[in-house]
Amino acid sequence: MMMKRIIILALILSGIGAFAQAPPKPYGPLPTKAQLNWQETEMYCLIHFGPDTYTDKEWGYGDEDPQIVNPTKFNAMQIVGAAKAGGFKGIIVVAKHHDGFCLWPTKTTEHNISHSPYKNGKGDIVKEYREACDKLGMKMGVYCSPWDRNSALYGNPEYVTQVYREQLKELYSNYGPLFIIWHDGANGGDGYYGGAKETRTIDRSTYYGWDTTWAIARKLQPGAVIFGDVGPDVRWVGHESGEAGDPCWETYTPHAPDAGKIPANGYVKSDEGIQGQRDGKYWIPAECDVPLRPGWFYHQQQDTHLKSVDTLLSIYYKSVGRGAGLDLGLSPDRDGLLNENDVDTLKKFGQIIANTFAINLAKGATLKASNVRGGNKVKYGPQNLLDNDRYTYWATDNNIKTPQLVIDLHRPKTFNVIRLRENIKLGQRIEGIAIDQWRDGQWREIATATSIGGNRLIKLNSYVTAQKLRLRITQSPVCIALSDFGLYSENLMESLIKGLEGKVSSVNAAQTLYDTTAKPQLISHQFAFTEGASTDKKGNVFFTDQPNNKIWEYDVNGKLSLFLDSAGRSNGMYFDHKGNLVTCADEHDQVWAISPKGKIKVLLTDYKGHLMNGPNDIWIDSKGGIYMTDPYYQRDYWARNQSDLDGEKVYYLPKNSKQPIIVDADLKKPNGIVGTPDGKYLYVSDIGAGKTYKYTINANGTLSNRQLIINQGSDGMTLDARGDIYLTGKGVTIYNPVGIKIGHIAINEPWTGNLCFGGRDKDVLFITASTAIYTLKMNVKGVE
Ligand code: FUL
Repeated sequence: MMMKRIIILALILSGIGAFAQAPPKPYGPLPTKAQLNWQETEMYCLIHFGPDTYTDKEWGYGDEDPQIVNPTKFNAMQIVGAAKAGGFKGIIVVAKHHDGFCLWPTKTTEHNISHSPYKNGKGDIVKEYREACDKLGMKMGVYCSPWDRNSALYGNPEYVTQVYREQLKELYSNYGPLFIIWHDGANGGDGYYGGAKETRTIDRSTYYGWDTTWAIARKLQPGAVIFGDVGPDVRWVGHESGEAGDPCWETYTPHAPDAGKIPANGYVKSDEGIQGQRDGKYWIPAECDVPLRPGWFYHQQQDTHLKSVDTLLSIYYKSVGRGAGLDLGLSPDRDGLLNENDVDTLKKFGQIIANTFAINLAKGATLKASNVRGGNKVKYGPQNLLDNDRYTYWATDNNIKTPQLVIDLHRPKTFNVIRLRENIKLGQRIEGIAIDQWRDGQWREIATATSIGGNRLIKLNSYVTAQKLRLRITQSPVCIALSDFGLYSENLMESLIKGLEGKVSSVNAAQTLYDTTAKPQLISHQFAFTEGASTDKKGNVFFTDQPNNKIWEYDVNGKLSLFLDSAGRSNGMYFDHKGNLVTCADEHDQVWAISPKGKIKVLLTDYKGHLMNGPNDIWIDSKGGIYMTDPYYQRDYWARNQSDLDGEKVYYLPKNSKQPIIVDADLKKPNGIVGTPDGKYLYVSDIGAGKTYKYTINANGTLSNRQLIINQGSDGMTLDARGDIYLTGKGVTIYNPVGIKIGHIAINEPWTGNLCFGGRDKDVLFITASTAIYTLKMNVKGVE
């Protein structure tokens, strides 16, 4: 009997230990449901469009005529779609900026979209964004500037009660659920103010009656967080460079610049937003707002001054990677569209982020924790770190504050990003961690971090390969509640190319393509200007010396010989499948086929009776059809001095046809051209615009789906067997198949005209460069 009781008691006790252990007590301030939703959103875009877009300003004065606002091609799907492709999960619409112009038909002021020509005064841009967000599964928020330089009432209490708050009510009532309500701190100063044209200052602490104003949001949009310098839900990080501090605490107590005053938006010690405070009274995590371009609004002269993909990645790791939010500014142009450069940058950034985090290399690892709360492995065990759920977690007993975890990956894995997350429903607990790698018989530290919170990404300076790791919690005031541990490889090449064009398995792209310490070899510089390189089936390379009107051969044995004199001033060349050298005979603006014996056949003489500008570069598809670019470069050996055509275009000459068809008429100066060996895609460089496009080739030879892929033009182009794209002009620049720059071969000549892969194994890059020709041995073959 006694024995039985003991057994039952033991069972009960172990039951309590193993299954009934209470969760850790929450520590410090805690996030609300809306704040948890915001934390999971991580990245969103702030979209500025309005009168400033047309006046080329950043801050409109408030006297702008609504008639100037006419985005005839406005397409919310294009804008929100580009944000989504960038990996952003929501947008914030700047519904009204400081100039007071409302993008929705508000009842509160005449100064709104209904008085613009847009959709004959029937437009509602906020609504169009809402619909696009709904279609694309994106969240939406609004920013309605408190400062209004148009309103005659600004500065009086009536502005707040009759205008501003009414505007907020309209926005909160008519545009569906919002995830964030955004406020800035720019408040008061000079402006139009209904014609008064004066400076109006307000008491930033009290004028907007923030408690009453926020209460409207709480009532009408309970799911939204409120953002501002002082929160109350999400704080401004204090500057616009896109970086949070390190550490960056989720907790924060806003302070007014002057002692004894109440802080408010535009009236706060903004430097404190960078790190927050470990002992901050409120849960108010940071948001980093930063525009993609130098300004928040569109300015044409900034079309080529976007942040690079690299800069965006660095911003990402310093904002989202420090537990903050990233709010990236986008600026549609006067047509109401994002410029293709912006779309392209967003897409590339999004691809890299998505690919980096697609695979957690720690998945499948064996985890051994020094302590598990109450021994309850199911509820509090470390395997919860790998389930990609932000709220399941590894917890320790109350008195265990610096536990350790050994992670056995079973085989060596290579990574350069480590991710940690706490279950923030229990507050921000951890203050310090370290990670070690087991190497040469001992633990060696590879990384440390301070604040963790909702998300912490540690980007290592170099890739680490390890089989066994150890996570040490080095500082925590209470027991821990860690929800995630991830190892990722920011393997740009591999992850991007996989699923796109096929097999590639390299990390350091340029190094695997060629010996980056080797210099291109000068073969000869006896020419006037070299161009048009193309390789025959055996690997012999043919190129032209255009001013001297000759075609030369550089054979597989390295012998240089004259192939043809009086060569029609040939420029771009390409071998057809029968072994004829098809050339752009610039002297007569024709296209010729030259047989191996030097017999010339004229393939093209004109476009609808007009002289071509001067076909410059060509590529031949498997059906024998010829794609060519036709830029106009005035030659001194021509009698004419102007173009006989109405533009510089790309043409396709079907086999056996005498008349080419126009396949792209919308380029400034098309030049380099090359297609993929499977005949699916064509690349064309617009050297006049400094851009390279990728097209889908249709069955009838026409092109569709033009996509800006590289922000650089080229004189001549080639492809390697991996699908990498080689551009000339200044040296040779190499881009991977999705248009990310992976290498540059410097060549000490003023210009590089064209290039191809030659040699017996088609692995020697042959480059025509001004008066010279060069070769470089590659580890990859060409495809021509
Ligand atoms: C600031 C404004 O003054 C800028 O014009 C911009 O809207 C930025 C996002 O917020 O406070």
